[in-house]
Amino acid sequence: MGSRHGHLDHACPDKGGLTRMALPTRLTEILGIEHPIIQGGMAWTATAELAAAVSNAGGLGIIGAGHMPTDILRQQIRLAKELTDMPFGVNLMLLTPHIDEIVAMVLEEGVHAVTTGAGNPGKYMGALKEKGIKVLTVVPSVALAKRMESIGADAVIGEGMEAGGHIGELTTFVLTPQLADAVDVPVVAAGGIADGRGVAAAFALGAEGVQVGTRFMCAEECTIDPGVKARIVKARDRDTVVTGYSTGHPVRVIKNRLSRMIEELDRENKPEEIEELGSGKLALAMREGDLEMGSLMAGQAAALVCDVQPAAVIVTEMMDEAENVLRRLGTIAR
Ligand code: TUI
Repeated sequence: MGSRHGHLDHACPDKGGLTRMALPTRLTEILGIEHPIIQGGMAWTATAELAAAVSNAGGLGIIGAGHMPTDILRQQIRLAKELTDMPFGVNLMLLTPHIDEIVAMVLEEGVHAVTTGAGNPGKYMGALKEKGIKVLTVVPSVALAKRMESIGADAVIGEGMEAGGHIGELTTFVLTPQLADAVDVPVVAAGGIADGRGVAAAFALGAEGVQVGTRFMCAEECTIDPGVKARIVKARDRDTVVTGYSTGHPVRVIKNRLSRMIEELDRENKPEEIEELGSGKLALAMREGDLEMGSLMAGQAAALVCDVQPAAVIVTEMMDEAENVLRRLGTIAR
């Protein structure tokens, strides 16, 4: 054992020998994918290149719409269709003002699935389902999960507060089993999952799939600034912080000068100033590589990410490790 990354002073353990198999679940069946791994729909980060790479690796790649203009998102969908013949999806960020137009365009272009975040997608559910698009809604609570199931969600993604970006209040560890008890549709666990141990743990908690964001930020095919990837690889256990509680939209980021400025405004209860200061800062980080004044949205699992790797290696490593963990646990249980 020991670190396979000599340049890191914190532990990134050897993953051991690799084996090969799949963990089929209702989720993989519904989506028509090989591995129960959905890529997070990260704004300014989850582009067609990353989505196609994840889909080509047997997961479900997702283009993160964020606040993207409708035409650009349309081009992204068309690009992904050129880059992969496998199912992929779009994440609808429901706080964006032109969301009606975005949904209309997605219905026109057609994708296999949408994930939704940052709100209640009820208004769009009927139209999406009518087009045969699978709808997976991110839910931060049991109540919203039940509501989403009742209006036709194909699966719910329970996102714990370990996740990066805009988060709810509950942890993945307590949210996932409660969702598994509360709904009949498949549950996907999100937040804090960056390796096969996390996948195995999510399955133990009743999930039939995982959503992974931060580790895919460090995929070679992810087009964010390389400096951000290096910062994630370097991240340690306490390097993220949740800022913006006073705005009602708390956001987990890697600590930097901007996060300290926002924390100060949070203490002074100045939500309008936070919104103003935060404007454009996600793009500043992800596209321009400003590590101090950019918004470095990433999850606690940044500390578990050891390398920049091809998306296919990330998927294979996670699945092989999950398989090995589950087999080992099975052996102990006997
Ligand atoms: O949406 C995310 N993560 C995000 S969105 C984003 S862009 C942004 N930037 C600054 C401020 C706000 C957004 C960056 N990261 N994850 C999924 C997620 N959804 N987390 C929490 C929720 C959520 C919250 C409330 C989902 C539903 C919900 O429903 C409230 C209601 O309407 O019942």
